Amino acid sequence: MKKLILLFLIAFQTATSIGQIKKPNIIVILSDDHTQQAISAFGSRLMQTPNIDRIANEGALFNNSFVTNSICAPSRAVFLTGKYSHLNGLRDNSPKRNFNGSQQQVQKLLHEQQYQTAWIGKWHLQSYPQGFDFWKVLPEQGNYYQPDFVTMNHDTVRTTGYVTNVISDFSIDWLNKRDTSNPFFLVIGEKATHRNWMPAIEDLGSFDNQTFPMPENFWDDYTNRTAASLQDMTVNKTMVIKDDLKIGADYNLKGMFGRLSASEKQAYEKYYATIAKEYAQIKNDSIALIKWKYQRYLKDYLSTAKSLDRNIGRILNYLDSTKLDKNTIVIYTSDQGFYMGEHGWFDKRFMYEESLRTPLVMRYPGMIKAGTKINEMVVNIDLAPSLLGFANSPIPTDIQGKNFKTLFEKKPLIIPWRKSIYYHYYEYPQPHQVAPHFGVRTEKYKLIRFYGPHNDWELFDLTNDKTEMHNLISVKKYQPIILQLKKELKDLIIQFKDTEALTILESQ
Ligand code: SGN
Ligand code: CA
Repeated sequence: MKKLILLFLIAFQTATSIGQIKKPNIIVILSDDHTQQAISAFGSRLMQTPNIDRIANEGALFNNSFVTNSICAPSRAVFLTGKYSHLNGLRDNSPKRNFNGSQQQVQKLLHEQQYQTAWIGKWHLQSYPQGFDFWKVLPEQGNYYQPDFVTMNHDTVRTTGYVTNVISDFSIDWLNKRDTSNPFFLVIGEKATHRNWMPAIEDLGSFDNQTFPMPENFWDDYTNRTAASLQDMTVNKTMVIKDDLKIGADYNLKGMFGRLSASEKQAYEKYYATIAKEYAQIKNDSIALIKWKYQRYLKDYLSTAKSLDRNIGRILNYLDSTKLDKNTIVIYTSDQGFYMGEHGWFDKRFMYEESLRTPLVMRYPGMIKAGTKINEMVVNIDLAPSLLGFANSPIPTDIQGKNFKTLFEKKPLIIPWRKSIYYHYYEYPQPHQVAPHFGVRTEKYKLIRFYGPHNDWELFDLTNDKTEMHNLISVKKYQPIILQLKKELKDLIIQFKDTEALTILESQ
């Protein structure tokens, strides 16, 4: 018997050493506009997210996880390709965009390794998904209630239910029906927590007993920051009373409120009638109104996030009950971060921390020790090569990201990890008037170059100015640092082959 066990162990070890171990299944839950400030694993002061925290506690939390271009469709294209927007071709969300699905993408590369691949939920890339064995996606932004889905034969089918629940139902259904002889790669594309933050009926009013602290830079006056002063994304001016805050919403419209069923409509009308009374009381007091809007924004956003976290729990429970938990990598991330009132804002786009960062947690029992913290700077271009790395699959050399699997391996890295990250945002002027910009972030500093409507630079000392309020670009003491950062920026631009940015940089 002992001999038999020994023989088995030797055989297992040999298989492992030549890379023939069972490939892990991979689930990526990719939400929309869900930010670190709203996740308890990232130290949120706003709400508890037990299921996202569970992934982090049983696996790893990335303390420094960023995006290359803080906006939806471009972020998804970066995730699929592992390449910057200027190379994958999708720079912004504009209606003319058309992601070229015939290019190399992570699902195609995993498919070559016998993975079954699927994308379910929000997609937002306009062209139909390519390279997935199965897909069922929301058209454009999708709807929270009774959402339409585009199916593989290009039909649009209306579904009954709340979008976050429906996406989990479809995902679990696909998992149940999959071919169990091969590993799978499933992306669950969540609509939550995108604007206009429509909570599930059961979550309406979840945060009504809480008053949220306002961020210390909520009343930012944008001194010395032209781009920040010209945006249109403030809680004060941009947020729409009717659609965002749901006061006097038109339930007869064919739009988002028109999709509520009769009983859902009743629940919404009842709940927001009480809120409308609050509004009536303070609407003529300008400061009280701004503070009230901020509270209402957070209450709706966080209530929407509650369903998101609960549905992540459903997926984790499914993996437990089917014994898939051990050999399935679960990643939770968002397409970018979001402002929870910092600088007075909602939305994203700017290279400031709240939207440059994105949540990233990952579980892979056996390989990743529970409670691991990764402090190195990772970027969403790293997801595709890392998934390939975890799947023990070849990583094409034209992929621009790095395989962060190496960060979990104890041995010293052969090639040192990156010391800086490169960012490039394009979409202007609609819908939020954020000037295009590119820049570099190191552990200590951030240098941003705005272009388009105005050309200017911003420098932030991230150690001494965590809320990025003081643009130091003209401060004498920082000039040597600025020179170094400009060199670093140019090196990154050349390394990532961003010829448009290089032209702008050299034309000043
Ligand atoms: C919509 C939103 C914007 C949001 C973009 C992009 N307006 O246009 O506030 O910035 O989507 O979001 S809304 O009134 O229609 O909600 S993204 O997540 O797709 O990039
Ligand atoms: Ca988004």
